Amino acid sequence: MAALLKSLVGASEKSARIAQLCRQEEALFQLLIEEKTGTDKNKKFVQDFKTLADVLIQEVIKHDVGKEFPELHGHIGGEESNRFENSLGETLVVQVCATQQDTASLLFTILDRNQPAAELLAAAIHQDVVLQDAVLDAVALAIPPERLAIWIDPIDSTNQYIRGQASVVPIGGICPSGLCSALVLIGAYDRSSGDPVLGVINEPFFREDPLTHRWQGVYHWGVSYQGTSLSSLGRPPLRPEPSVVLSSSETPAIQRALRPLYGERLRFASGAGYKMLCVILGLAEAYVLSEGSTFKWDSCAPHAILRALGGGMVDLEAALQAWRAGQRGALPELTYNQPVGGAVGAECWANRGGLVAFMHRDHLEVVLATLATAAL
Ligand code: 2IP
Ligand code: CA
Ligand code: CA
Repeated sequence: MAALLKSLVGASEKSARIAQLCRQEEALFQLLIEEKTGTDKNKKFVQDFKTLADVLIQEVIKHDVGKEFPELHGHIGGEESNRFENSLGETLVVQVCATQQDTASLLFTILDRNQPAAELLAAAIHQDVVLQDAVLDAVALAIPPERLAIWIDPIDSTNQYIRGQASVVPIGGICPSGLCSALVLIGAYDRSSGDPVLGVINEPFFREDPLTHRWQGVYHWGVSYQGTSLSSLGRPPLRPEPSVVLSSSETPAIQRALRPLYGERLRFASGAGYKMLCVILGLAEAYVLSEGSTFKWDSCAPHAILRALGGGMVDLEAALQAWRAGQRGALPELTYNQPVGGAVGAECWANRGGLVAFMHRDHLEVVLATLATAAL
């Protein structure tokens, strides 16, 4: 199981390098943009884009992790489908081939015969990532992989990834927008209970080297399974002046309801994964989302890390209902193994009831008590 954790961290590192490469080659990046259509469309955006980088990264993770852990075959899911339509209108299936040469040939067709781009990407896909991480090396765990399944968001905050703003001034430590909110999210959950077990968040655009202008990334991980809690991070304290992070499209009613609790410390940021990361890092005490605009692949990895640190993520609608009914024990956390009944496409895996990500249970209770009596 420590082997699986290492494999997921390694896959996230390779993914981060591919994401960086695609941004560093502006000409290449322009080639990679394709509009989303049909039932996979995220209903939130009029125009939602996926990139070949997204599709490729998901396939690379599936390939690398699936090769090492055949038990996971058929149990690795993600946001993207591996079908990609090139500018000639041909539908191609994106996959990692047996050799770098074969992958380069496939990418050559997909990328409208752009050989340098195909070769660069194929080299990144087939590179060996060597992790030098003494903390990770020392982790001992025994969780059978055949009990787990995986959710991947190859790039969360695609809009910001495409826009590519490098330097955004943070407010209270939180960047309202920009490349820093583009994250690779890989989460594992228990197939039978649906509980999140293991999460890796990789920030490919953590820091830009001022001399070389190359991006440096950073990763975080957490494990929470049957009483074992481990993380690359420490549990942040509950600050006397807490803050909350919201989507810029959060409803006015929720903003109004939360303002008395947080005053001017109502922060706004792009990227569902990034807002969850803000709670993990202690930059916000909560992330409240009242809409069903996130999916299992957005929340699984951050949720596992939150749990590893003693926090969690509840279904907002269900938690409010439980709270109003006087329930004060365990509140309904998000789970990952059940599709939404009657839904089609990506909607099957939406977190329909919204969510609250929190680190401290006391603070979650304050949020629920506030929202339970507000006019929403
Ligand atoms: C998106 C992305 C958006 C988020 C949306 C997610 O995932 O994280 O930023 O909206 O909920 O589904 P917001 O920024 O308003 O929180 P993706 O970029 O992978 O489509
Ligand atoms: Ca996402
Ligand atoms: Ca995505």
